[in-house]
Amino acid sequence: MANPLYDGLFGAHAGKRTPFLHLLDGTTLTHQDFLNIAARMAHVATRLGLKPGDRVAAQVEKSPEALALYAACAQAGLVFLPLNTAYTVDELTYFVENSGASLIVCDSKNAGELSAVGARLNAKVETLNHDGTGSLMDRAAEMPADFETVERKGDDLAAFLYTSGTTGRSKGAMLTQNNLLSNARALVGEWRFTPQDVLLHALPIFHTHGLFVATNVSLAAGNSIIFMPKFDLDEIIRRMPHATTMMGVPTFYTRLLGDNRFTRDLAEHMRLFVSGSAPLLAETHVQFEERTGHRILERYGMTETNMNTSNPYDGDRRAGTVGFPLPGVVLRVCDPAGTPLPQGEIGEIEIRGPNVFKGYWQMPEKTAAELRENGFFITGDLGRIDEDGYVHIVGRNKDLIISGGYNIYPKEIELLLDDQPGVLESAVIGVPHPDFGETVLGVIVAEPGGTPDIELLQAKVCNSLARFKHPRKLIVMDELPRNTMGKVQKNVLRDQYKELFVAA
Ligand code: MLC
Ligand code: AMP
Repeated sequence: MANPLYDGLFGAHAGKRTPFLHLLDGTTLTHQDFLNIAARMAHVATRLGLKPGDRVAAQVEKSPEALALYAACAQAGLVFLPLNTAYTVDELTYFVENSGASLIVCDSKNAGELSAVGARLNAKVETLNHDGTGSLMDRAAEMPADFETVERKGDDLAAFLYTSGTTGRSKGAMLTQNNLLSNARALVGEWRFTPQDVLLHALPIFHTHGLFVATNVSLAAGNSIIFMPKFDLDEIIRRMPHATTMMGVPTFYTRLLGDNRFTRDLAEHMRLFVSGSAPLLAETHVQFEERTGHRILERYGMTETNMNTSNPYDGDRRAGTVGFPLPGVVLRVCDPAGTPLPQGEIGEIEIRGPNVFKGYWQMPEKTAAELRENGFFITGDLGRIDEDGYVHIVGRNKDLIISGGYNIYPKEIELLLDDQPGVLESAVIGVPHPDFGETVLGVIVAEPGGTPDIELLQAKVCNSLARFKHPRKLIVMDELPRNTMGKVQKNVLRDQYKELFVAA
């Protein structure tokens, strides 16, 4: 039966004993081994009563089994909802409740708390640990290794990825089978992936970059992956001579450059380094080329659209630009009303194409505010197109911090801080950080006569929000700078504290 995503990415490898995942323990999983695990998991899900279109929320460490769960969802027609392992139970509860997930897959260490959440929200809970153990795999072991693929259409939902918003409430971006498949195929062509490639995969698999870009591209091309649980500089250096390509956030590249074992010889076997998810500094691009002879290929994407643009594989990869729109993708630079601006002017980037998501789950108003009727998605990024057609991202029209490739929406942290005793108001900003590019700084104004207890505030943040969102510092000020309209001038704060972490 037809299921474009499963057939295109996974089923295409049925029966192949070709290497898929090279693991750090020296073993290799073939494409067929991987499909067998996925098929067994698909049986487990259907026997638990899940029906096509049901959501599966997964907060699990990176492992071959965690990746197979994505394949299982595709095969059984379920909507895969991967979640950052750093999220707290508070954060997870929102995602499960909002998505109406029927199944939660989590690490055994969180099973107690999440079982309570599951019981309240009518979701089943299975466990899957970093080493592939857990109740999901126990059940899977009893199941047949083949599963009749559930029929799906290209426009059916394949995944939800939650993305925070400027209002502080996360939205579930609904991605269809075609969104994912079309983008993977476009990237295989643009980046010349072939079955002979070996991808160094050190990204997490709960966001667009590690899951849909790195993994889907490899599946679409049929290449193998050196599958690393996380970014570990020593392991990257050890494995690089066996790889041909790597994808990473800018922090990967600055960390590599900070290590003198990373040399031209080490990178000799590589044909391509791709960077994205956050701006790559032009100086990193230049240093990288000086050190290795390779020009990093920078591309631009987002959760709602997968990848939009890429620097050319052949041709000039220009530092500080994100290249050209991918085949099939239309990119325009507009004024707030959606009128395209003359070439060279700065405006908001809008995107249309087969990659653009279907909308935010059960949020028609937010969908309508960001997705125009003519199909253009308003990205919130500010950019311009130069005379050679290269797209430059020059800023953001959305209040967003990107730390080490993770997105942090200040509003979510401000709402929490504002709610605490002794706090009148707060402003959360991103300031330059040598490792993460940007990091989070919180500025607090005390209530009249009150003194906020900084330790208590930090503790509250710790309990409620993922570690990467925590302000690295909380500063108390008498008042926040405001413009004549009374709006907080975050740019003034950013300027004031721009050297707080850089100088350290
Ligand atoms: C980890 N920490 C972070 C952090 N990552 N803090 C802020 N920002 C981050 N990105 C915390 C850790 O919990 C730890 O807390 C401390 O910071 C130092 O940790 P570390 O050991 O140095 O971090 P590490 O585990 O090495 O992780 C850093 C990293 C990782 C950069 C390798 O964050 C990463 O893999 N980032 C990739 C994110 C990604 O895939 N983004 C793509 C989104 S998709 P403590 O308690 O010890 O101080 C997207 C669309 C697109 O944006 O275009 O691709
Ligand atoms: P996310 O919502 O996590 O998918 O993050 C998407 C955002 O990351 C985009 O809207 C951009 O602001 C940013 N981004 C992704 N790639 C790049 C890039 N190459 N340069 C600058 N910003 C980027």
